[in-house]
Amino acid sequence: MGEVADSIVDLLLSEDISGKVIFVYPHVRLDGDCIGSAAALVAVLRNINRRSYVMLEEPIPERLAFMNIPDDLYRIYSSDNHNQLSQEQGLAVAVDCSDAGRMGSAGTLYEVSSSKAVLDHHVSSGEATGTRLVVPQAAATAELVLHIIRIIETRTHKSLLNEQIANFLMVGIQSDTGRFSYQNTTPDTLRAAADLLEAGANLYLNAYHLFDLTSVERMRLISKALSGARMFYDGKMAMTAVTQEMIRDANASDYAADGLVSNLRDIEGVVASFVVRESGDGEIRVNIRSREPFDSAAFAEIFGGGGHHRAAGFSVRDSSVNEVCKSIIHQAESFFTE
Ligand SMILES: [Mn+2]
Repeated sequence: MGEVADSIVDLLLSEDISGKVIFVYPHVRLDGDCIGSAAALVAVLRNINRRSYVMLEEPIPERLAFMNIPDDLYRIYSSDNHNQLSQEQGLAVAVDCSDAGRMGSAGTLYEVSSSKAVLDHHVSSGEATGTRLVVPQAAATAELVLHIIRIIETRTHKSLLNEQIANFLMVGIQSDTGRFSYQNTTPDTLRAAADLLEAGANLYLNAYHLFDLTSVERMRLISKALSGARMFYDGKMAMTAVTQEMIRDANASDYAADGLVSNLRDIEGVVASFVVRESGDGEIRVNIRSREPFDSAAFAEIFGGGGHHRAAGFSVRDSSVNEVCKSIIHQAESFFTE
């Protein structure tokens, strides 16, 4: 990461942008890593007297409210303010994603920035613009942000890792490693986590909110989706669908099926699992989880999506749940017969 990380710190500390604002962009469908990384970076930049905001397409969802991200740390993008925001913008930083297409409507503001930086760990990343620190070996973008913070500390001779910032980053690492249980967890991940724990992060409370806390509505939805799961290719593939009707019947939220795809992947013998979800806005979203040798990212790319080798996804419009399931089964055939 050496030189690129230094170049990114050069951009963040540059005098050229003094008076201007650094906007930090997580991806849509916020998760613990993208929002934790973005909030930590903004908080650090403010502590060294930089004007900075997390730029969001939508408010922070209830399921991440436990992070206690202060309201004044972020702004919600609105096209009404586009011109004003773009005049204020001195630097645009993409975190946990690498192109405007993953940022929802806020992507239009990212796109027009004359100066861009990327902090990401996804293998499939969009067109190469700006200064890019993309490290697929990093379990979470939060690890990269911690690395950036350490460089800023050295350059400014300030200690910047307070309890709040450490916890934002810890949420990122816990989220993306499945509380340190996925294959992406490395010795470096654990060393980063140890630093964060020492700085006051709350491992226990984060794990409870991220992984354990559930609701009756979610239980109902998951049990229905699990009972409808089907197996293909000698039990190597598992797939189920979550429709808007199922979500309504269970009185659950659109996010309630998160995690379901991992349950399917955990069935003995399963190499790849798929959850096909109908979202309220007419989009069909597909989550993929896999074991070796099935490459989830490569599969998702066939449908214009992306992600990691063991966890990826894509979305399609103008189709139906049934159609999408059929084309997944069809495309998967070559993955299981090679
Ligand atoms: Mn991530």
